[in-house]
Amino acid sequence: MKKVITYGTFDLFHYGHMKLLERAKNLGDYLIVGLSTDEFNLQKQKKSHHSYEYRKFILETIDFVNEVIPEKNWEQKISDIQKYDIDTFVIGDDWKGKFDFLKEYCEVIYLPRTEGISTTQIKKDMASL
Ligand code: C2G
Repeated sequence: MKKVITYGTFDLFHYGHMKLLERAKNLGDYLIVGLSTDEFNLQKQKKSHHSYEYRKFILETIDFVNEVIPEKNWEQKISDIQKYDIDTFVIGDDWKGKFDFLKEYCEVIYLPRTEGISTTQIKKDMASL
């Protein structure tokens, strides 16, 4: 069984997030999502609109997401890859190169982002209504 992991905040869940997760799942048989906690979001200089529990519910309800784990810090990826016996780490190419250090532990794939949509843009559009 080929296991894939990805990480993110997935706030104001949208089409770009779903396309990322769909492509990630198609890279293997079992998809784990490391979901940024509210506390870790602050370290990422992000304040998510929705709480961790809310964002976790959305992801767990997606039938091709097999498991959601908390992403609490930048350092947990290597131990996650070992703990969950991960074959492939995948993330959007806005992170291209940033996680190459994981290549000694698993395959690392950067997928093209979906253009024209982002949580930040949604927040801006809503604010101008
Ligand atoms: N994404 C995408 N297309 C978009 C928007 C987002 O493909 N239009 C992807 C991002 O590249 C990322 C995932 O969707 O792979 C989740 O996006 P964010 O919640 O913004 O993730 P981020 O805050 O970048 O967190 O340790 C890694 C970090 O937790 C990644």
